Amino acid sequence: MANSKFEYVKNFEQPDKLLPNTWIVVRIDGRGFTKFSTKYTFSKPNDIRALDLMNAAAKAVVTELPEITIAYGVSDEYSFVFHKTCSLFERRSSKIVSTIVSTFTAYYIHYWSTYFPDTPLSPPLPSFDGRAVCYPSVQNLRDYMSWRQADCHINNLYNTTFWALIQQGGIDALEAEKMLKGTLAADKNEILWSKFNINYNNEPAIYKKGSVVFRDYELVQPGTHNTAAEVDQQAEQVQQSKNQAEKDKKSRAKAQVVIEHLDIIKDEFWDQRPWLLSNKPGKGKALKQT
Ligand SMILES: Nc1nc2c(ncn2[C@@H]2O[C@H](COP(=O)(O)OP(=O)(O)OP(=O)(O)O)[C@@H](O)[C@H]2O)c(=O)[nH]1
Ligand SMILES: [Mg+2]
Repeated sequence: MANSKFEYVKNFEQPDKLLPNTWIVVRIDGRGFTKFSTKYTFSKPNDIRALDLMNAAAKAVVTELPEITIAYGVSDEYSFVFHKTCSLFERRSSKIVSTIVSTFTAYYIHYWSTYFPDTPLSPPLPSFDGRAVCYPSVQNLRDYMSWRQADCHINNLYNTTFWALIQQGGIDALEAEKMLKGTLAADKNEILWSKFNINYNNEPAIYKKGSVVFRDYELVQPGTHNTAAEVDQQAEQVQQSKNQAEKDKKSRAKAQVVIEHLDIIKDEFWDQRPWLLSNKPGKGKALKQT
């Protein structure tokens, strides 16, 4: 069959493959959420409905895409991590990013009325941008995740103090900003405690730590395995038997996707959950709640 004379345009398509054997992180971020949060009167500094909605959308994305091993969210952003052996869409960046962004946005709008039952959405509707970055080693990936959680902590401590000064201290935003300029974490903790009787440690974990979404299995006693080193040494995709791949797929589909607010900077989180880095489904607890 002769091709049509138009078909040459296909040659304009350029490859956009992400580097093989690297961890793919897709980070999405709410577009213009400063304005959006004012329009829907999100409470300051944290609106639990808005965070729960972000988490519900992220959980749906992780559930629909078993290639995602873990996701981390704070404020209007979410990072989705694909295992380094992932071959989804032949690792084409635009296909992976656009799938995450559209699936997340669709669920965000779908679940809106669950979390904001009295406030219907109106245009401009919420939307998200997205980008993919490849991290070559477990250490790079861990540092990326730590960076986002450290950012969450720094911003939340600042915002909690800033809004306490305004809402309870009765000063205006400019004065509050001046007062906090150059302060260290200890100073902010002290302001919260001495002026407002707030112990920052007792603030909800979802605000202090952000949210982690992953498939849950039985925790492993740390120290028995060095998953990170093993995974880093893996130079290319391990050839899995079709049978094993099917088994893993079933196990993943059965596993419960959970939303937690844990410390992901320390080793413990990763040591207890070797399946997050190894991509081998863990044991037990594979009871999916409906
Ligand atoms: N009040 C309130 N605002 C929030 C909350 N979560 C996110 N936001 C808002 O979302 C913004 C997120 O920051 P950015 O992503 O840097 O700002 P943006 O306006 O979304 O701008 P672009 O991402 O560049 O489009 C924050 O500055 C807040 O204004 C919340 O729980 N409560
Ligand atoms: Mg934003």
